[in-house]
Amino acid sequence: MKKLLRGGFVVTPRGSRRADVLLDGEKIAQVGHISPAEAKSAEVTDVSGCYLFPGFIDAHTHFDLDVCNPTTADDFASGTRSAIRGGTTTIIDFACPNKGETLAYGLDLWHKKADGKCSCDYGFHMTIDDWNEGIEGELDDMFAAGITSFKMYLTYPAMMIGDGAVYSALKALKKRGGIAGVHCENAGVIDARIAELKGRAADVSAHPEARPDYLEAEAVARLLRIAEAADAPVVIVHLTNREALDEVAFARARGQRVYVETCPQYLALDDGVYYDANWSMAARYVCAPPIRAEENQRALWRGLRRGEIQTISTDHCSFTLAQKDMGREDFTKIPGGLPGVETRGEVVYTRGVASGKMTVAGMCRALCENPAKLYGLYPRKGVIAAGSDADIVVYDPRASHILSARDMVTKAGYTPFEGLRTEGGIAKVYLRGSLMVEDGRIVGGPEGQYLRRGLCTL
Ligand code: DUC
Ligand code: ZN
Repeated sequence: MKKLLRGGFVVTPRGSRRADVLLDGEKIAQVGHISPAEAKSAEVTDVSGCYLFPGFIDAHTHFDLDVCNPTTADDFASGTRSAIRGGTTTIIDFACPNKGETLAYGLDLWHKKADGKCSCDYGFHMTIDDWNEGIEGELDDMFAAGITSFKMYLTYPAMMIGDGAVYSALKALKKRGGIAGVHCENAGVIDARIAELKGRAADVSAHPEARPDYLEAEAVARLLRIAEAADAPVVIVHLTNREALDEVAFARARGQRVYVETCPQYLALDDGVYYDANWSMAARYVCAPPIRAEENQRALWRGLRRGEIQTISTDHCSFTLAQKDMGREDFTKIPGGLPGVETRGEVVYTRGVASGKMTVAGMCRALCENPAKLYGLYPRKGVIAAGSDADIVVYDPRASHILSARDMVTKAGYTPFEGLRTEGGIAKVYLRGSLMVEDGRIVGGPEGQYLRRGLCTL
């Protein structure tokens, strides 16, 4: 039976308008005026007063990851349940072979971790943490498997590949129409600062002090010069600060194609979290790059408004507080990462839209349209239009609740946004026409499908 969502405001990248939405099976059949005859044969749901967003896309998750750190608390089953509850109908996770393993092995491993377990649709980026003829020779197979975006690191010895290899990899990807997201922090100077901070090993605030914003900006600048040499587009993932964004502006002024992602933790939290007298309260916020001084939030919101930042994803990488405890004596052993996939939509709406820093249209661009276009999913995903997948978030701006880990699905056992009173809330979530979430309860099963992605169209 068809489903009719009646009385809502459909959100687009240009604004919102009152429109009914007819779902037929997994697809959107019609948007706008639905004839009485059509309405009669459909199951009608009243969504009056609510915004209808395209299903949110989170292009940066780490589920079931055991590289560099202990295994994350969330696997693909709990991670995608957490995602769908937060309105995310598509995630793109990072397949991550170890150095010395093939890309094919990494892809197969990630399929084994994810297939049959996901409660939202999913795709993979491929991590390039080794660069040689063998890896380059595998790229065509990756594109054939629907992997069109890749990840490289300028930090973390287990993953980084060096500037020359980044240059060669960018050229090889460019030739095939692919794109790379890059983690930008200066590895060498950070290691030297960590050595200097040995005397403060039990002090969480040594973590942000070892990894200051300007060492992120330096890596962004260097990456962008490497990309200039390779004549290749790049994505700066999880950009945190004003100086790094300035480097992006310089590269764009030179004519380069640069995309920027930021995350809710950088938009809504400040580095005061690392100075809590309670060690565990501070340690739970350890992630890389770290959360920055408050003035950077203004630069990031402004960047979103001006279209200088294209996407807000989460970098969801969840560890329990017991896992964070591994670093009690040595801050470098605190596993880095935060849970966020369950709270992104409500945090961005609350701190962005309801606070006047962003419009609903801007939120639609950052969480829906732009990631869909950037990662080759548009218009199947990222838009409420006839023919697109019927992935819809029904957001009720009149609702409110207090975010608390007690009520959450993530296995992290905590949320960085504990105690935040939301403006509005997610009332329902549809995944390809199936109702998955209603009044905060997950009502659908693990029906998520693997997404073969095309090339960037942003
Ligand atoms: N940063 C983190 O804090 N965790 C996962 C990976 C990353 O880049
Ligand atoms: Zn990440």
